[in-house]
Amino acid sequence: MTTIRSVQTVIVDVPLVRTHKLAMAVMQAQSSVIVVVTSEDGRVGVGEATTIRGAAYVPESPESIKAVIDAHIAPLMIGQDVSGPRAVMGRISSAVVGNNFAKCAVETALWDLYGKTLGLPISALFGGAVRKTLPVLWTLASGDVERDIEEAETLIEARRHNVFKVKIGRASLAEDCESLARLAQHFGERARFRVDVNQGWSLLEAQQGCARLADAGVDLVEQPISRDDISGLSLLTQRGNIAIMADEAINGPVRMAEVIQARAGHAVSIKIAQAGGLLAARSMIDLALLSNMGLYGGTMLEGAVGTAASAQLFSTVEHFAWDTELFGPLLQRETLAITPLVYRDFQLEVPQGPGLGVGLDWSKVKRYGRDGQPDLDIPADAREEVLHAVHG
Ligand code: MUC
Ligand code: MG
Repeated sequence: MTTIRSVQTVIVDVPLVRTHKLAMAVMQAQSSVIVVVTSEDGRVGVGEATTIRGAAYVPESPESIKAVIDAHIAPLMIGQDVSGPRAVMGRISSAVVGNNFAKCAVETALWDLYGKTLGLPISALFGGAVRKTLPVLWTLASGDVERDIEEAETLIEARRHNVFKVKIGRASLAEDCESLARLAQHFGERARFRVDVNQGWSLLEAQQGCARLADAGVDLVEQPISRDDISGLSLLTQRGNIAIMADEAINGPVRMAEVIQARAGHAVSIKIAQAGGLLAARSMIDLALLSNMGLYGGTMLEGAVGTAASAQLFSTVEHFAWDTELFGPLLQRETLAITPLVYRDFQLEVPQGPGLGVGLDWSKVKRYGRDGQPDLDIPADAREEVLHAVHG
């Protein structure tokens, strides 16, 4: 098999379809680090890392991810065998501590390249797909309940989503609970609602908020309190009036084991970026399944590449008790993929084809690329993918 010739990174900034408000950040655009790994025989594998508004969500940011890959990860990859993603990741892990998002982006590119070399989708390299589609919810985060109602009505009508996660924790507890009651009352049986507090509450607020949201008909509360308060999450879980889900608390398999041991949630959000890559995410999925934890397929609001990577892995899992939220590309005003991912009948279709099953349109990558970055060097054969996709 062939070896790795180059590893390139570029940051792209893509505007969102509307302002996205979370407890800790307001987003107008999404920044992705696109990683391009090229083999000696001229194939490319791509990966993606996103955060939420710079370093507001995790210690990494697009700028730190790019710098760590360029300076510390890429040199460890050059000359390594394309057929050994696990071996290459082991090499990287023994030299680079943490930096899970950066590791996930390069691991995604390695799987894409290996899959394309074998002519197989990434799901085949993880035991094979057991499903062709994944249920996908939409996140309401405009900060205005009347606007949220309008947005949800349109999405239900289009049969794109009928389960909604509402971002709360910016307004007062009373206002947030009133908004959720209004949403639940307006839609009745036509939609289901859950909330993501993104650590915005104290333990006392969470105890009061969970009870009120359960009464309003909300089915789950995601990460109500600080990521470090495992015993607090455990306490809320024991009360049992509403499902509790850990998200920011599980930044890899070790924290996952701690959360399981403390029963600090009924459900866990699996994000390939937070896990530190697909291999780590798969081990977290197995831990969760063995421990009777409900699975939720999470996102870091990635574009087409990161979303396809998650979809490839999640397609090897039989049951997501709490659905997935792989809607990231739909939040962006334009997709960088040659062919957009397909969302239909409340599901995402898992992309077919070798590797990720999606290719990037390099002219769009250039258009949205941040100023001052050198052009990517993409082999002519890989550029042809765009021409085939566009002209058949
Ligand atoms: C998070 O905390 O879950 C997922 C959806 C969204 O709107 O934000 C992300 C991060
Ligand atoms: Mg969350």
